[in-house]
Amino acid sequence: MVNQAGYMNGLPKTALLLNSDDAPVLLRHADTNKVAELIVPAPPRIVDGMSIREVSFGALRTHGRYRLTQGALHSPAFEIGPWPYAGVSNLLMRAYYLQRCGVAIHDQKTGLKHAACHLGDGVIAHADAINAKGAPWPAMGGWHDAGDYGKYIAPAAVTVARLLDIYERRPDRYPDGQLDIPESGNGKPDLLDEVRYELDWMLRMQRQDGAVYRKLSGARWPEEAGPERDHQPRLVYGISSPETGKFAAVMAQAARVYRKTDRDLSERCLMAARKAWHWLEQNPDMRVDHRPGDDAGSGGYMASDIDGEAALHTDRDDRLAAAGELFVTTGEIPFLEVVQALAPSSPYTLFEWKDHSALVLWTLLQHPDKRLDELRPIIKSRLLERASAILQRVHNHPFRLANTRFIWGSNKMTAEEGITLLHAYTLTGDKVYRDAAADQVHYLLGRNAFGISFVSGVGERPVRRVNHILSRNTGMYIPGLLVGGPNDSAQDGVAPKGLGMLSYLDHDHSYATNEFAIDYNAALIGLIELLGSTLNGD
Ligand code: 9MR
Ligand code: ZN
Repeated sequence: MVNQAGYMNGLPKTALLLNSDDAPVLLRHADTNKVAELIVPAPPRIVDGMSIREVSFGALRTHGRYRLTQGALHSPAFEIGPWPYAGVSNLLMRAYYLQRCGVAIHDQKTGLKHAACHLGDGVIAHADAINAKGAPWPAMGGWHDAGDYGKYIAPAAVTVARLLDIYERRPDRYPDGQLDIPESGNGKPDLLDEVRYELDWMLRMQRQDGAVYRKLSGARWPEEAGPERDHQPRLVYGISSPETGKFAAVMAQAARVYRKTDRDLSERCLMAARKAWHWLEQNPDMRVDHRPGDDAGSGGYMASDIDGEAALHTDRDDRLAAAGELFVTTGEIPFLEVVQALAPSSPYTLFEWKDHSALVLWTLLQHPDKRLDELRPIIKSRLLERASAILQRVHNHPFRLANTRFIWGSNKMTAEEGITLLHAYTLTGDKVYRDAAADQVHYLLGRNAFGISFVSGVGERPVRRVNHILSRNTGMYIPGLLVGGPNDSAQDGVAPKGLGMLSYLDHDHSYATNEFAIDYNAALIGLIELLGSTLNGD
């Protein structure tokens, strides 16, 4: 089992042998010349009934393509080089363009083609304090969330937040022209163009009084057809304080990031963030307008039988994120006061749609404002506490896994835990954190129990049957999609349940283990790009 994209020159390089103790041979891919015989350590480590042995070829630094063989068996080819992941993160980033809703897609690169979809988005699902049921609510555009065609604020917010954070840390990584999207050539970074497509949609989801509608989808799950043939009415579901908080955070962040390149958008985002914040102030208690039946054609993205995390029962994390981003963007005292009230008692958690707070804590930690001097050491020690627990897990797990909660979306959790490890490396300079973060990339790109790369189109043995209605109905194999991964509860009735890390199936109807979602890709892009920045010293 190898990372099928490859390994970085300066970092440890290991493959895993599954249920075998024969020494493998490292070959050069081009001419099958033998490079080295690897040493197999005894005894193996055991997990889920498998014996796992780690073989190392860390000394090898010659740039090139290689593979491992063992008798008649051979591993997928992999690269060794200074940075073998540029192509991977480009594919992952480009996937957002292919998820665009409300426009025709004629993509030369992949061949993906469909007419403009969901041009009627949307109408108000239920009467509320301001809008009547059935009233038109124009909210075209944005990205389809996942394998289905819904559009949801919670995952949109974490995705945009993660991508804008990458831009803030690595502004040169996705310059104009890099992604080959329709806006390429407009003189602005492609990352900002792509993210703007989602921001414009998010802005349309804000109600007149500042509150934000949670999601937009059909009342039933879409038929098996391309998006342009999904003609059922698309409904705009109730407002909530958690979504309004996440929205305010992202808009404040966008106001800062787009200030130089797109003044008008930046100002609109700041106004929207303030308006959302104002509504939150007027509505101090958590509130989610949700009715039975609202999730009959779309995901809930809220507390449920499936999603029981504590953070879903409070909007504190969202209010903290909103106040924190608004403070960093404006420097205004009222936001600081909320940060000072909430942050000292906020744990450093996993950044995901369930809990938006970790990113803002990291941002506050990096922000030079003197008024945060007392807060910074608190955040730092919480972050390092979490990182050391993660590190422990990595070292105890035969696959060097940072996340061993095998639930829906476990792969993106693995990537996000890896990001926390990288933050710990940035704070301490201790390389064990960076190496453990790289281990998460290795796991996701093939060094796992299945020996498959969980990103479509990456490596010789990638996931093949992503749960993705668009792929199924255009007959396309779309590259650059990270799938959810092992999920012990495998709620789809297709993948096997109860097997922990082995509860996964590369099957296009396994929506609980093999679906792609926009927030999954963002987590892995974040991990790869932040890992890259630690090597480049930028
Ligand atoms: O990624 C989401 C995961 O964290 C939740 O546990 C799961 C069930 O609520 O939903 C996942 O998101 C799905 C959404 O509900 C509907 N569209 C597809 C998403 C990816 O599977
Ligand atoms: Zn659409």
